[in-house]
Amino acid sequence: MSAPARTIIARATPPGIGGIGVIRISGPESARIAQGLTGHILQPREAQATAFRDPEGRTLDYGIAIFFKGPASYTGEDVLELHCHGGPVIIDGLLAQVGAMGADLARPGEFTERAFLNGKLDLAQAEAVADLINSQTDVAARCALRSLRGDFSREIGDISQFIAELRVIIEANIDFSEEPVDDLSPVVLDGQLDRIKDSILKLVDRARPGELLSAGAQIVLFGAPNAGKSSLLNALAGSDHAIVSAIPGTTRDLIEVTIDIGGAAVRIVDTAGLRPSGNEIEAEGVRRAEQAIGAADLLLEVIDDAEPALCDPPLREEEGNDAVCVRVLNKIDISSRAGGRLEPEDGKPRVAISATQGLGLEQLIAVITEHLGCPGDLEDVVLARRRHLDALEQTLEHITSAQAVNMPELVAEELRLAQGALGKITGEVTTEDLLGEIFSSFCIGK
Ligand SMILES: Nc1nc2c(ncn2[C@@H]2O[C@H](COP(=O)(O)OP(=O)(O)OP(=O)(O)O)[C@@H](O)[C@H]2O)c(=O)[nH]1
Ligand SMILES: [Mg+2]
Repeated sequence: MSAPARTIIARATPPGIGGIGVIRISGPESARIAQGLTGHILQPREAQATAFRDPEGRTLDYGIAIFFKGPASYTGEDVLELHCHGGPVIIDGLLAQVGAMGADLARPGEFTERAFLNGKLDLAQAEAVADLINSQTDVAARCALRSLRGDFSREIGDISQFIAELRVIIEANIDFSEEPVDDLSPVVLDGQLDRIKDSILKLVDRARPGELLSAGAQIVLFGAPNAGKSSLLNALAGSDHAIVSAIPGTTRDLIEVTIDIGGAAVRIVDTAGLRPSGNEIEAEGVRRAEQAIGAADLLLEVIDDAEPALCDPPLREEEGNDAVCVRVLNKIDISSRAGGRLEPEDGKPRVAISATQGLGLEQLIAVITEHLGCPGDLEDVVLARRRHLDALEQTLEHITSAQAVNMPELVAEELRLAQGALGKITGEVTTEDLLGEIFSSFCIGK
């Protein structure tokens, strides 16, 4: 694929005030812009302390310029990095000046998109760049780094290579059917296809928790007023996020806190106590609570164990969402029940806790971890996106179809489709739409 000819520019550091601001320029005009702005011919990969000047010779800032000669650069093109003072006026002034010298503002993700188009990264690695930047937990960052290093792509490549080798044999046998090139009996072929399926299934197993790591999850606390939902939110977050009071109907808005559970960034949402209310504001709170319940990945129904009658079934509003609902029996310091897991009831897991006394919380976290599918062996997790899992599932379907048909031509076709599905992950097979969707989720300057 040929590189786009536009020279692009963007600030690489976040907006606002900082010690240093970094501006990146990529494209064929980079060297000319470097010389115009600094008055120096920059040696590749050497930091040059310099003034940045406009064409009239006025100094815009003093800083450091580094030039990377393509293809030995992030994008594969000529790249110029300007390290200037990190104030918005300085950065905006430099952006305007470089813009006047012929660079266009970059779209979100355009630098990484160029790196992909120039073969510096494959698509899974490019996505890992965004996942790394957006990661909210240590584990997610470590997984993204492994994908960026190419570990995931290599595993996909190995499976693809294996399929390709089988295709070569099968297609050669079709072409030279009188004199088979290699003896691939149906039993041997079936065994080989089983091996491929096994590798994909193992990868899917390691990628599922990875989807949780990259996308996070949402847990919604719901139940009767005064059951202790806000107290539980505060206990899980380890800080006083939500107002707690003995007055039923205290919480009205949704209150959200993100915490790290088993390496995943989990949003915990506290909601208004569910009860019919003539009060307009409370009724709106209940409506919002019901909406949040419908969107949860996991539900925690908080029940006052000291006064369970207040939490009658009509208040249980989780119907309509097939996410697992854990019953959390709270205030066991009053009901004198022991903390921890209880026998499930109506097929729902149950845990006894005291939010204010901190009893049973570890067991509750363990139940949450189990039901969200948080990673067990963190070193083994593959940071996957939904589209990666979809592609792996499609590959599996084609391999299964290849096992079901008995004409070599049909087997070859299914294997071709299987390889195509795998190729979508690393970007060997892409469409403009897919690229647009992936890179538009990046920040500008990356
Ligand atoms: N003894 C005891 N009291 C608790 C416990 N958890 C909550 N409470 C008390 O129960 C009352 C209600 O707690 P909240 O956390 O505000 O309950 P809520 O479910 O958020 O209530 P609404 O926002 O009104 O729906 C407060 O007085 C809390 O201190 C607990 O584990 N033990
Ligand atoms: Mg509350």
